[in-house]
Amino acid sequence: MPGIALYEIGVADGSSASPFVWRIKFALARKGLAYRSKMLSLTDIPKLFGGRFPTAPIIDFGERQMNESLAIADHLDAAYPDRPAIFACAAERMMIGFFDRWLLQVILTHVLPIYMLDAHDGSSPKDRAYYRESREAFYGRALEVIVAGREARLPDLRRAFDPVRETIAGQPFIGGQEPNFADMCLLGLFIFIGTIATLPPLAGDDVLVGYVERGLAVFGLEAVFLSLNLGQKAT
Ligand SMILES: N[C@@H](CCC(=O)N[C@@H](CS)C(=O)NCC(=O)O)C(=O)O
Repeated sequence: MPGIALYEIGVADGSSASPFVWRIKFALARKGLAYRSKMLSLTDIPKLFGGRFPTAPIIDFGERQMNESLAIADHLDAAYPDRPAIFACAAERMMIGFFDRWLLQVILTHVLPIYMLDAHDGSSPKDRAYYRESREAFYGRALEVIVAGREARLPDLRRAFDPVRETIAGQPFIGGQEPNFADMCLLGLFIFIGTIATLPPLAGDDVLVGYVERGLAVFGLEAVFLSLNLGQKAT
């Protein structure tokens, strides 16, 4: 079938939860490109395209298949130059490289020891044994041990987002008046956390809750926002 197919990771409730997939869903929306969604479990990935791609998102343009979210975003701008740009200029694209590393090396380091067991429990039942085995082998500890005492680590996670809070104090999005790819990456991460979290990551009155609501509204995703467990209710 012609057109674009996007391979996404489905979780137990049937929704798409991979933060990396969401970046590309936002990017495709920015480009105004329609696509067919193919919901996968993590354990399906090696069965696709001869096992060429170790991670999702995977995108199939018919004549070409790719993975790696940043490479896909680059390709979308190169292949569809007449549609709205994902990256406003080369300098912005280069700074996104920094932002992606900050998310992976700083923010995810706070997120995973709090949410790995939730990610396991919220994943597709087909993925749970693989998720546990692969993550426990990597960290050398049981998921339950990794997340033990996680409430005490929540303040560090919340503080790690201070650069974003300070940035959006003067503008609606990191990208300015409209979300750019940095916002798409961060919104994707909040969708992931908010989908699987049994412990809300943010205080209910955190400006970041409003930021996520505003960002998802730009993409017509008000219902997704309402489904997320992001902000702690006041007690
Ligand atoms: N650098 C990749 C990272 C993608 C990634 O890690 N995806 C996860 C899903 S959230 C995955 O497919 N993991 C495969 C696995 O756990 O076996 C990108 O930006 O696309």
